[in-house]
Amino acid sequence: MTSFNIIILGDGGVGKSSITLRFYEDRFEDEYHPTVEDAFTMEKVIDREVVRLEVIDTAGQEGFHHLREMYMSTEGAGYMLAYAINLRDSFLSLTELHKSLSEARNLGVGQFVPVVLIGNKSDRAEQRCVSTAEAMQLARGFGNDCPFFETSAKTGANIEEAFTALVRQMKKSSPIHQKSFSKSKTSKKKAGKSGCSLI
Ligand SMILES: Nc1nc2c(ncn2[C@@H]2O[C@H](COP(=O)(O)OP(=O)(O)O)[C@@H](O)[C@H]2O)c(=O)[nH]1
Ligand SMILES: [Mg+2]
Repeated sequence: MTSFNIIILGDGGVGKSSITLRFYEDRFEDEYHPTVEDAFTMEKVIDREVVRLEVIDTAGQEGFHHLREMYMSTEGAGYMLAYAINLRDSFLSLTELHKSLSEARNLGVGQFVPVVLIGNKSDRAEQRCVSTAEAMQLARGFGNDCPFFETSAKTGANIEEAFTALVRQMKKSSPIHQKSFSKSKTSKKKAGKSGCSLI
């Protein structure tokens, strides 16, 4: 069975753990706040093929550069870069993050780092401070037809679609996705950022 390592990156509070929980167990908790990194292994049918997905829900926003470097150089991994549509700073962070991702590895001809851009909390439309158009533009800038979805871990909107799109990108980016990722646990606290900030 083919295995895919998926790493979810993004600022604290954007919904990385909630997206993972929605995808893994199809549920949502308002008070779900795990502050530790965790890995979830699951089997899913994607494009009529049973695949094994190992999803790393990252955590810890300060002083975790060594961890981030480890994630970013994990060979063959695919990345969900997540922001929340009502947290402008979380959107702005992703430009730099994507740049570091591309720099973190040596890519062969025709290879690229598989990425999907996720604007989470789409159910909070009344608090939106990142437009769909500018997010689409960011995804275009990432290259390789980077897919973009506005998701809601709360309602489940576009969660399956986003993971499916990432697996397709991973298949396109390189033929080899059999590597397994060794689980490592940390207990770093995340920074609490909230509210919109204007630029
Ligand atoms: N309304 C809404 N709240 C969400 C959504 N996703 C996460 N949350 C909430 O936002 C907070 C932070 O989510 P969490 O998954 O812990 O974010 P993480 O720090 O990126 O892992 C929690 O209170 C979640 O219940 C969403 O799609 N919609
Ligand atoms: Mg979390």
